[in-house]
Amino acid sequence: MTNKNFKSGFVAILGRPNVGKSTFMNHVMGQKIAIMSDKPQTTRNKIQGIYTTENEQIVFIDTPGIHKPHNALGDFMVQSAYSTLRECDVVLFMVAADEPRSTGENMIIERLKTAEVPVILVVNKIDKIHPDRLFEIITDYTSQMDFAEVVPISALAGNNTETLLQTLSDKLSVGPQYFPEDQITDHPERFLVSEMIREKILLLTREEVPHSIAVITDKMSRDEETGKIHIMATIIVERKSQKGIVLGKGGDMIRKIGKMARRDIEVMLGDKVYLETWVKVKNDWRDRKMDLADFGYKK
Ligand code: GDP
Ligand code: K
Ligand code: MG
Repeated sequence: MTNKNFKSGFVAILGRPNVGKSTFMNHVMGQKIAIMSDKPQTTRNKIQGIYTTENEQIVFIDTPGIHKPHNALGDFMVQSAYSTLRECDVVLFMVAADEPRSTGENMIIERLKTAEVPVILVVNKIDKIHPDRLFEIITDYTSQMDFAEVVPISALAGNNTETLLQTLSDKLSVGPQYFPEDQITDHPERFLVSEMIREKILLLTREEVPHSIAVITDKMSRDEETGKIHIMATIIVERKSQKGIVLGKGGDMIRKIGKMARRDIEVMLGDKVYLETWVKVKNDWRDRKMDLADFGYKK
């Protein structure tokens, strides 16, 4: 590296579930690294999106939405979100413009007041409100805490996200390039494959099913005969009835999930994929620490 002024830093994205944290990170990265959905608790692990240009490397840490946990998995998620406060140089506190400040936000604000790094308030989803309301929304938050900066954006439409990147850049100091320029995330491909399958289940199923599933990619290797990447994945559910829902009538649902996931995985890998899925029941796995660790939710 020849650039003496090269800047770098870790940026944590924190906020309530569903405010658009993963959408923002993916928008900046220009590809899907963290899965997204309209369901809370879509993101369960910290996921780094590594954004590298000639002059800087910003390592975004997308986090699970902070909420009141109801089980061991929820505990893991909230702790994992807050743990990024110790690992970052800047915090993006994201809120949604179309929803009023809630007790959830107030709880996070109390915690952020003790942060030792600059906290930037990001008001997302401005495409959903009338511009006249923006000032009022911002002052409602700034009356609660002193933010280093305030940036309104639409992560979905890409409005003002360049300004946010520039604001972030200005906050970073000269530092090393932590990761090679072609590395985009800290998670292995197998994790991303599992997540893309989970995203389709979130999209296609309802009620308790989305929260009750875990996906593990057991095998991923090139099939010499077909030339395709052969992937074997296990979908874990908590109840027999949920297995029925995921499989669907005559296997309709699992075929649909597989087809949609395969398309995403092929784009990510840039290769043809043969995807094989299995559905297994593991009662109440979200309450068992042992199972959580097995399914990739470990500290
Ligand atoms: P997260 O839980 O904070 O990571 O939120 P997601 O990124 O999963 O997004 C939650 C939902 O909000 C999804 O349905 C997104 O499409 C939607 N969303 C995210 N950003 C925006 C935005 O700027 N405008 C609008 N209208 N919707 C958004
Ligand atoms: K979500
Ligand atoms: Mg998310």
